[in-house]
Amino acid sequence: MPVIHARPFDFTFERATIGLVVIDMQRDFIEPGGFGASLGNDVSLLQAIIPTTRRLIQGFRDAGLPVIHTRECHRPDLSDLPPAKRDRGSPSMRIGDPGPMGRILIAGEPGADIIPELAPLPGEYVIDKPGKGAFYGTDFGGHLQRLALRQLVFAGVTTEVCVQTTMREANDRGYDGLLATDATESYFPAFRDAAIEMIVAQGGIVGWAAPTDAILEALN
Ligand code: C5J
Repeated sequence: MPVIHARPFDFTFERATIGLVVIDMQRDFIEPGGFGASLGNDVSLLQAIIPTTRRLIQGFRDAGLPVIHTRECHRPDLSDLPPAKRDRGSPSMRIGDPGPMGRILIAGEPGADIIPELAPLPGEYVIDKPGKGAFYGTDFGGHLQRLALRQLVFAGVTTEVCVQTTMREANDRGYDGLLATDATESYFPAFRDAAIEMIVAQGGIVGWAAPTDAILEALN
């Protein structure tokens, strides 16, 4: 069986059951004027991983393996937005408010789109999720089952919020998850590093971690 040299130990997979999950590489998190910026974050930190994430996605496509994309966004009528999420903190704009890229984090608005550099290809699944994790309120689990996937490679933003939440949810459901360490980022680099350490600690209590080169080498 193919192996990715990873932490805390080698990640073994089958080509028939591995897929890539790219979390929330959306304009609202990565470009100025979106949700991330409205919370006071420096979005240029997230822009830095675009080339590596693109290379990782291309590697899965070239190998004929599935790529699944997620987007954190809400219905235009906000019926899937708990008041606790909308009202939290004191951002300059709240979810649903009009901004330079349309209404913040609303499905169908330009800001909710995946950035053009990483646009999904026709036929690739795109999961719209109202929560931080990809399983809550979505058919993500159904897609994984229909594709018969068992091992998931994760990339995207932000490491300690939506990426880690989804990895933990997947781990509880019996999937083996591996995080691409240079294709994930946080507005707080120390949180990225801490999340990676939390994932691999205690014998891989949440999963594995490896750089993109190590992942692509094993796919070839
Ligand atoms: C956040 C995400 N950070 N995609 N969302 O609110 O991580």
